[in-house]
Amino acid sequence: MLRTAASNAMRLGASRATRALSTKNADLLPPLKVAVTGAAGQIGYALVMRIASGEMLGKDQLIDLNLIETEAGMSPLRGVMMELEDGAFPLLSSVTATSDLNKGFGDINYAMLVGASPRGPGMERSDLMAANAKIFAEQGKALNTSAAVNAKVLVVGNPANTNALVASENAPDMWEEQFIAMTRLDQSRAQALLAEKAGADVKDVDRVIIWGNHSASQYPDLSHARIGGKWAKSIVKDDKWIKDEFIPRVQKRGAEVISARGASSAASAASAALDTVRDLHLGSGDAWQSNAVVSDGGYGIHKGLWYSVPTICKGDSHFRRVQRLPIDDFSAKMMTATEKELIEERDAVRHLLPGHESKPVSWNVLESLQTSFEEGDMKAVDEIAKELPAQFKKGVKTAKAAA
Ligand code: NAX
Repeated sequence: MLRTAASNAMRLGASRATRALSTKNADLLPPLKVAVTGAAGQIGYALVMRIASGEMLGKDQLIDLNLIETEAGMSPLRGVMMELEDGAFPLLSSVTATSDLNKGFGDINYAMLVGASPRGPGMERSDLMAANAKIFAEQGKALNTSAAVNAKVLVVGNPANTNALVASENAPDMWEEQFIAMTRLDQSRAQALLAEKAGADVKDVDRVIIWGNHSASQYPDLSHARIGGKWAKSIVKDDKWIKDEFIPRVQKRGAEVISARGASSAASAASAALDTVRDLHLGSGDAWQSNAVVSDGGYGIHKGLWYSVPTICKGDSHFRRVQRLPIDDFSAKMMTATEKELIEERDAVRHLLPGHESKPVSWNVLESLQTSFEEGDMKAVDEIAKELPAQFKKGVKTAKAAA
């Protein structure tokens, strides 16, 4: 199905409109469709139970759950299905198990792409990247064909940032902003570590930022963090701890869990995935949430990479980037290092990036255009319009003439 510019308008308001309409007619909202890939894996197993319980989309939201696995994963998936049945979750309208991507992604509102190829014996990092890029290219194509027009896609499977780039590039009719790679677990880890150091409650810690890649090159940044509304650095007063302990520990927390548990993070990863989609769908006020999203060139980061930045989620299923934060020299160096790794990853999978010049203009760009217009900042309007296709330039000209 080819989606045209006209469908952009539908993308903006669809979920809100559905919600308003249905709340009027019934206590429970009509089902939203959620797809989870790798549903029989350890993260998937923890995740689907909590989605079914209503923790992700709200206690008034019915859910159709589509569980996607490989052929080999079908047998354990049957067990997961039985457990979902045995949970007798009142919000669960239907559960479908499939290895057919178009069926699994058919009309979905949210896709959580957890399944990925694990590192096999003797596999180099580049082999793993290539194997996964192939999986996410296929999934991007299927999402493009089958998902609902305003679907949002959370990529959890590693290398998450580059997998999101590959999936988006293979979904020519979807906005780049419909794809997010998960760095929420890194943010939660950083918040918990800071709370422990300060002897504070984790709920009082905010504005911790994860910049860049979900890998050991990520930059967990406390420059803007607060504890109980006060600048965290003025409470902790220990730059050495931040540089020598906090940053490396967050970067390598995954390995620390593996060495203690003998398996990689699963329950906390499922929790972070759930938090990410819950905030997109229901909102988290003005809180900053780190998400790896397509770079719009902000903070000097190469456009088109999936790079983690602070975002705000108002609950309309979109995110807004927190813009123009002051960046000190140390942070700039750390941000560039993780950007470099993402460029290398992108270059390693170039053959799977078709490059779609006709991708729809992103919702965030249209929102910036609208805001600048409303604020009467015509210089900004002209700057944004410069990069837009002809029909938008024409629209701006008409709107300016009528203003
Ligand atoms: P598991 O190996 O337990 O489960 C993966 C599941 O995915 C398996 O059941 C497998 O059959 C399935 N699968 C593989 N290829 C598939 C495909 N093409 N379509 C559908 N299903 C497929 O791994 P798990 O511990 O659940 O981790 C899943 C992914 O999350 C891994 O790539 C892991 O590295 C990544 N992580 C990402 C995190 C993040 O913060 N972004 C943190 C946790 C985790 O490490």
